[in-house]
Amino acid sequence: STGSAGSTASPDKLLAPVLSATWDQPESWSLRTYRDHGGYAGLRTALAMAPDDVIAYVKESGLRGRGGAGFPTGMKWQFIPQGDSKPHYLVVNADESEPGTCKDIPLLYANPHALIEGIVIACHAIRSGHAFIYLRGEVVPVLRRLHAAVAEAYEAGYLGKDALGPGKDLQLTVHAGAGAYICGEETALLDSLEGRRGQPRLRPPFPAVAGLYACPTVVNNVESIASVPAVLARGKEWFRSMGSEKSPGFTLYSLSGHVARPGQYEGPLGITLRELLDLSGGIRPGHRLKFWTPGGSSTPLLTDEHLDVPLDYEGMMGAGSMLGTKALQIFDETTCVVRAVTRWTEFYAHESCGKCTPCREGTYWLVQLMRDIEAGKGLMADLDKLADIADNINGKSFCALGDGAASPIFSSLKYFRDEYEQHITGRGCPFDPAKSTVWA
Ligand code: L3W
Ligand code: SF4
Repeated sequence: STGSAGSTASPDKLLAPVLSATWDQPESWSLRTYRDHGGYAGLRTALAMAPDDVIAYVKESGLRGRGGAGFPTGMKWQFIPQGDSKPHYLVVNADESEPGTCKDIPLLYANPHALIEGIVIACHAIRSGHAFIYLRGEVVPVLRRLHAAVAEAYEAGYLGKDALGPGKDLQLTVHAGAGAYICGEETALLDSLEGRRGQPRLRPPFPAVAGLYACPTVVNNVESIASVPAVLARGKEWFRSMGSEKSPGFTLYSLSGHVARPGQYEGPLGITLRELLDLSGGIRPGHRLKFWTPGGSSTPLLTDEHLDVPLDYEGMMGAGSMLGTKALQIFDETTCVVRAVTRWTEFYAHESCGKCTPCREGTYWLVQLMRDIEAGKGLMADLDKLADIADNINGKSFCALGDGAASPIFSSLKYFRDEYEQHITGRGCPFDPAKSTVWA
C-alpha cells in the first residue's frame, strides 16, 4: 500500500516531502506538472557548473546511497577515472525486490522526471553519454509510464542530441529485468543488462573501474539519483539542515504490515519508528508492536526496545541492524516470528543464484530446519544447527544475498529464542494464523 506521503495532518517538523511533494497533483508524472513545481531547475544549475564541481558539490551535500548500503554518492562518482578513452556509463538500479521494499516503484510511477533530471545531472558530472535504467520487469504500468516520461524528456531536449551542451549527446535506455532478486545486486545487474544470466561478479574491480561492457560505470539506486536535483536546486546547506552530520537529508520511509495507515512517509533521516508510528496512526487498534525490520528482511529485525533509535545509518548500526532500504515492516503480537522468518528464508533459498556453496546449500538447509520447527517437528539441537549454518553463510558467501539470508535467523534467535523453544516443546505453532492479517 502506498501513497500517503506528505499527509497534511502530520506535524511539519517530521515530514519533509520533496520527492513525494507532488504525488497528489493531477498527472504528477507529466513533464508539465514536474516543471510547474520547479522541476529541471537543478539541471540548469548543474549544467552551468564544471562536471568536477558538480561531483564535489554532491559530495559536500553528504548524500548517501539509498539502495541499502549508504555509500556516499559523490565519492562513488569521483571513482570514475577521468581522461581515459573508454565510455562512461550510468546505470540506475530500479530492480526493487527486497522484501518489504516499495519506495522506488511508487516514486517512478508518480514522479519519473525526478529520476530523469537526476540522471542528466549525474551524466554531466561523470561525463557519460549513455545511461540505463534497469527496472524490475514485473511492474508493467511503471515501465509504460517511464517510457512515456523518457519520450517527453527527449522531446523537450533534456535527453538526446546536445543534451549536455554542444556536441555532447545523452542517450537513456530503459531495460526491464525478468524477475530475479539477484539482479538487484549491482554486478549481477550489469551481467543481466549485457544479456547474460544475472550472477554477481567478483569485486574488485568495482563497477566504477570496470562495470558495464568493462567500462567505468556508476551504479546508483533510483532514490539516490532522484534526490540529486533537489540538492542542486535548493543547495547543500538546505540538504544538510535535515538529518545528522553523517546521515544528512530527507528520505522515503515505507511502512507496511500492522500499522493503521501504511504507505510512504518522507522525512529527515534520523527520525524514529515511534515518530513514524505517530504519523501513520500507530499499530492497528488493540495491538502492540512485537518486531520490525528497518530496511527489508535483509536487515536484522528489531523489537519495541528500539522504538527511539534514530533511523539513520549510524543509529541502526548501533542497534545491531542496518538502515537498508528503509522498508519498515511492522509486526504485532499476533505474528509468529518463526513463521515470518521461515517465509523470508524460503524467499532467499528460492532467489539464491547458486553460484557459491555456502548460500546455495546453506539456504536450502535453513529452510528445511525452519519448516520442521514451525511444524512442531523440530529438536532443541536444531537451534544451534540453525545458528551454525547461518554462521557458515554470513560473510562466507560471494555476495550480500547470503548475509541477508543469515540476518533474520540470527536476530530472531537473539530476541525470540523462547518462541522457537515453544514450537519445539509444544510440538507446534502457538499462534493462530487467522488472527494475523500479515499471513492471512
Ligand atoms: C569503488 C570501492 N566503489 C564500495 C561501491 C559499490 C556499491 C556501493 C556499496 O549492497 C546492501 C546489501 C543488501 N571502490 C568501493 C566501491 N563501492 N567500495 O559502493 O557497496 P556495498 O558492497 O557496501 O553494498 P552493495 O553491494 O551495494 C547493498 C542491502 O543493501 N539491502 C538490500 C537492498 C535491496 C534493494 C532492492 O531490492 N532494491 O535495494 C538491504 O538492506 O543486503 O548489504 O555500489 O560498488 N572501494
Ligand atoms: Fe549467488 Fe547466493 Fe552466492 Fe550471492 S551469495 S553469489 S546469490 S549463491
